[in-house]
Amino acid sequence: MTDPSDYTPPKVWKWENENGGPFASTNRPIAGPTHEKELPIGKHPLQLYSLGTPNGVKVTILLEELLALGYDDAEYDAWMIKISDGDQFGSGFIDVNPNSKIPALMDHSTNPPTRVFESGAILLYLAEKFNAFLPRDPADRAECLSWLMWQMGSAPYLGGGFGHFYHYAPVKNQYAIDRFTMETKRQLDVLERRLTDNRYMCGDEYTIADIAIWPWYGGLLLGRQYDAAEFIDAESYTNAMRWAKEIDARETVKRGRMVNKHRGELHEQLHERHDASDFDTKTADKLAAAE
Ligand SMILES: N[C@@H](CCC(=O)N[C@@H](CS)C(=O)NCC(=O)O)C(=O)O
Repeated sequence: MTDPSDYTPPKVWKWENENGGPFASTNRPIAGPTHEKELPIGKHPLQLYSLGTPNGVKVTILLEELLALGYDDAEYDAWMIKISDGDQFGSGFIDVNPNSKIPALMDHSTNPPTRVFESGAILLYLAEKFNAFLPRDPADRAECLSWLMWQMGSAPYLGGGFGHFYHYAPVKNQYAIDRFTMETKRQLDVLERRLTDNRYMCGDEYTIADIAIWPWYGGLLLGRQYDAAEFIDAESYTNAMRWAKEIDARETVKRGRMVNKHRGELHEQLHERHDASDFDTKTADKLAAAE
């Protein structure tokens, strides 16, 4: 790869070289399927095709929250889409999400089945379907949706910007790291100020706004994202840290984080989830022991 200081962009960019980063083998400048592959369909109406990343766990946390509240129709099958293997470019996955990114949901309780992609849209769809985790009062609802959309617009600067250049990029480029660290810290300060007088993002009520924001920004503050807690001075965001720890302690969040997880401790990885009992019997450590 060319040294950043020696690079002059050509008149027309061409897809010639892999960029050397960890996602180089799956990154492409075109959309559409690379191969034919049907998606599996399990026994529940809700079929989730995902991976245990911050965008993926938003949905599994919400589903586990709904189940814990007694919404039995939120039972779901969660299938793992290995994005490092290019599963997101299979024809069946693209039928559910033409954008080739996890998470993607099919709701077979409707006729025809309803597809939903983009994690924010999935959270809103499920919150409306079950009438939960979304305030009913119009002003409170507007506040909640504002924070939900804030997350969808902001996190790409954290993930695709800061996380990419600070953690993943094969060269450490100060210009890029400074630019995205500045923006990430500004976003953390937005959260810090909001959470100084509010227990949750929308006041006293825990909502889909918290469920969307926590996996990215809570994960960063708790040191789980990009190994960057010290670099961004996570401890200085005391109110956001209090919120991050409070949500982290929820049993539903612990379960949601395990689903479709393929890294870390084996007992925290539930590669596929088809039943609530899978958390007790089908984690990766138990499957390995049974072999
Ligand atoms: N805005 C999308 C972003 C989804 C997204 O970026 N998913 C990543 C994993 S966290 C992915 O599937 N990447 C695969 C790829 O880029 O090929 C959402 O919130 O659902």
